[in-house]
Amino acid sequence: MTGTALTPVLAPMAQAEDGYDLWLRYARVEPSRAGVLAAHANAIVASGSSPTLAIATQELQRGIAGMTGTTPALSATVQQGALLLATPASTPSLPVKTDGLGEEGYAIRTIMMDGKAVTLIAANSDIGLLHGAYHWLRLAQSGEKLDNLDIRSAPKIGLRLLNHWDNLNGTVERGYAGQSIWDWWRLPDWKGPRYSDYARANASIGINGTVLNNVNAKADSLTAPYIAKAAALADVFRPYGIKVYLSVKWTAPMELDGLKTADPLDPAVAAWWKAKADEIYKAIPDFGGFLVKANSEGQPGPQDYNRTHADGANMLAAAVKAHGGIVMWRAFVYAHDNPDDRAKQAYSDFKPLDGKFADNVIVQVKNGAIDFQPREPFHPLFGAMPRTPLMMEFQITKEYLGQSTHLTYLGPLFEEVLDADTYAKGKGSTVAKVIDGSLEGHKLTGIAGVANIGVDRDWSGSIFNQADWYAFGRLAWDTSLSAETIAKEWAEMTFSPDPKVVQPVVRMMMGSREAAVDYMTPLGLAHVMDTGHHYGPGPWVSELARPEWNPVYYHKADATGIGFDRTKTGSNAVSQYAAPLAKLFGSVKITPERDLLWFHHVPWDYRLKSGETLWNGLVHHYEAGVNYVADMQTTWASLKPYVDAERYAQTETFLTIQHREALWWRDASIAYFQSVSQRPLPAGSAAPAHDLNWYKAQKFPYAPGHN
Ligand code: BDP
Repeated sequence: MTGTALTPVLAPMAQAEDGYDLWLRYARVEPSRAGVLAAHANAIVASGSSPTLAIATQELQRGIAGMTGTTPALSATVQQGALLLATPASTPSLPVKTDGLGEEGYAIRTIMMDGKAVTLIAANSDIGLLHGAYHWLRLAQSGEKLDNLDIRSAPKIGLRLLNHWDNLNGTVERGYAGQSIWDWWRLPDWKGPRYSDYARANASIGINGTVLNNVNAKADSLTAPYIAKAAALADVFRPYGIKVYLSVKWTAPMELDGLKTADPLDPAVAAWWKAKADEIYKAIPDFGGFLVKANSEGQPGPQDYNRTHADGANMLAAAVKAHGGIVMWRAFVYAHDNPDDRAKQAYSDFKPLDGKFADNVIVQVKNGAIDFQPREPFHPLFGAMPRTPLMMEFQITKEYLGQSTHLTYLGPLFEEVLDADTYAKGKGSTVAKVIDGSLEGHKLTGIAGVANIGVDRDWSGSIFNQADWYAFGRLAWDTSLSAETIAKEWAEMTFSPDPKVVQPVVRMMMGSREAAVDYMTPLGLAHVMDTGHHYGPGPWVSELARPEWNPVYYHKADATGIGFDRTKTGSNAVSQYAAPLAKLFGSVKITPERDLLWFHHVPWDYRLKSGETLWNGLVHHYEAGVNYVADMQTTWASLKPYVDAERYAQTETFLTIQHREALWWRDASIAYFQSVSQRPLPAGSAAPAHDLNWYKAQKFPYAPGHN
């Protein structure tokens, strides 16, 4: 053997990883970087003592030990290169101002103390210190500089919650990462390590609350045994700054205690909820409050008694008020007996209630008017209810975006919605300003993400899905961050800070959601997924009982063209937006092309900006989506030397699935729409692999996440 036959390779990633550690891997760094880390954290000095502070110092020790191989000592005296954690309460002479940091924010500064250079993490509370510790560890893991630090960070949005759609039987509605992580059966006695690991991951990105159970709630979660189980979880989460909340079923008083009615104006009903709230707060003194799905998709609610959503919300709000609790009342409502365009119904129901909600109620609005589609224009309620705090509901789990196996990074979707301008108070009235309260001066503010977490070892069903959980938390903390910055941070911590890895990974991620839009629902199409499981394509579905359950309701393709006319000549949903947007969306010529078919029924031969016909353009969008996935496969293959075997293989396989399914989406959609448009395929475009009937015959009765 001659030595020259061996090509030197970069130090390969030593161990296979299963993703359990998320972005908190603290992988060993090169010796020179280890030296830098050690020089800036050779000891940890924490004044005060609390479970939270202990978690912060242990996390710093664990992180530094992982990265450098040496555990920094906890020390009582300040030495050169120490990392200090202090609040004004523990250290009256704190050299850094903490005003404006609130109860959760922090400052990180390199300062001289007694002639020694140290890094000070300062906050008003130990929870703030914990957040600061995670920030410092993020810098350390992502290869950032650690000297001359001068950072101040505090969230603008008060409630930053996960919503678990977890059922008491262990299944997760729209969950694609295995069963629920809540082991309801063995709680409250057995509290496995998953719970604190979950809290730790959430605290590291600033999430401060979790709704434990599905919005399609069972009354049972309000019984004494289940309150005790929720209390056990609350005890685990508390030192991490995370509160628990529960979804409630409107008819719980009838189901659990035989009340004759659930009318919110009935004194016996109000008394029942008051007593129930008292019982919960006895077990969980810092219980956050209730989340309610009422009069939506068959769930009971106050409208069953001819009362309004406000009547219902205010009655519950009164029950938790004395305890400092809140009610999150969902605006995701549409009813089968309402013939109006589904996209209009939430606005029609809620807008007239503006100003009628109690001050501890916040209305939770999905990002778009229909349902977590790959792309929707922002929900018209944002900006339309100035006297009511509105919170955002995003879906982190990818019900409509490829579920667990497609790589479709949601950061750009979240960013697009948060940055959207509502024009509610003129230009610059972004959705972010509506939900952070700054537009109308609201103090109660919130943002929720429907969790993508389950018992899978990697928590989220794939390594890349972890980025969606991460991005949600980071944007909830700071809506001004860019999806790209977040992807970069995440990739640095999840894989390696090496730009050879980070740049291609970020590039893949950043275009991936647009690719899914292209291969599933280009040019403003929506809700053409097959019924029930919402997995693959089903644009032909037309026979379901309720019109708005059928994809044909959404795309309205016929011999003349395709798209939903939401202008004056159609449903006039555009009138629910502020005047400049109503004008923009109301005119086919100026509507952004990405939303074209959302707002307009457009002839097949309509000319797109590219000059091609709508039909040809549609076909080309499907193909662009497929091609993007093929490019991701190539990029990923080039990363093989730099990624550990296990995580490499998972992504490689999932990209293969995604490519196959992107093609399936393309072919099925083209086969169906061509049967309607009767147009030839553009030159160079291949015919679908099968005929339309083949696509229609595909059935998935056991697809996950769907009962
Ligand atoms: C839809 C889901 C359904 C949820 C509903 C909701 O398909 O499973 O129950 O939203 O948000 O996206 O209430």
